[in-house]
Amino acid sequence: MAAARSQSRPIEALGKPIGRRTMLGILGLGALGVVFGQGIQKAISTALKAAGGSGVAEVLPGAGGFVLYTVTGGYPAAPHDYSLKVDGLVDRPLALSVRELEGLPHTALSRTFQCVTGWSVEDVHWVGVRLIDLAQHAGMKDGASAFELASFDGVYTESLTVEQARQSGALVAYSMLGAPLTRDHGGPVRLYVPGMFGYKSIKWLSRITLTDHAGPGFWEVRGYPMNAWIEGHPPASAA
Ligand SMILES: Nc1nc2c(c(=O)[nH]1)N[C@H]1C(S)=C(S)[C@@H](COP(=O)(O)O)O[C@H]1N2
Ligand SMILES: [Mo]
Repeated sequence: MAAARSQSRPIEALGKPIGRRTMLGILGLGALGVVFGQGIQKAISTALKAAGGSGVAEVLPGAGGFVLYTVTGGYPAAPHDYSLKVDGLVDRPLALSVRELEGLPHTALSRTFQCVTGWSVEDVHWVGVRLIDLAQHAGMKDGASAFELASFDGVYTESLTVEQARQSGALVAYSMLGAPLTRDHGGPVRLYVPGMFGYKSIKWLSRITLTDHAGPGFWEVRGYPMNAWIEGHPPASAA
């Protein structure tokens, strides 16, 4: 399909100039058309409507070049008894408060954040616990080969294979841009997947389930490629 073909082309060539143009930055759809074709544009507006969003409030320009996304028409507040669940194929299911998560060995890194619609932000600093480390902390079983990820927005989902989590160094992040993760960016806890398009980086992360199969996430059901590597494959430098 067309998506798979364009996926192998680095999006930077398209993304830089387009991302700076305000209208496209807000709607993101023009650039998306270039990359994935008409079908996905339609899928997006249909999906946003079906999810109950107003259609434009979902994609607001944020600070520092980010475009803030939500498919539920708002930025959900974490329940006051928020905990991050890690369950499924593990020996020790976890329910971690943010403080407990912050107490685990952490990783910090800076990378370009890139949305498939064309905008990107360079040198974004993240701190969090590597997804793979968290899985091991929970006693990931032998048969576990994928992560199913859920958001407390109640709608958004994503998935990642265990191999992709290793290769990317995906972070369960609680700090972004030198400060605790803000609510609009998915606080208190979101995923950040280096080397993959932004849609993999699920916001308002509430549950990580180890499974034996990576199913399609919210956007993947609606046509985004399961292969979200920005260059179509893991960067050569990936672990
Ligand atoms: N829960 C949730 N996570 C999400 C999204 C969303 O709509 N809802 N959008 C994704 C997409 S497409 C992108 S590009 C990034 C955007 O991150 P930002 O809103 O912090 O800019 O979040 C990703 N994670
Ligand atoms: Mo995105």
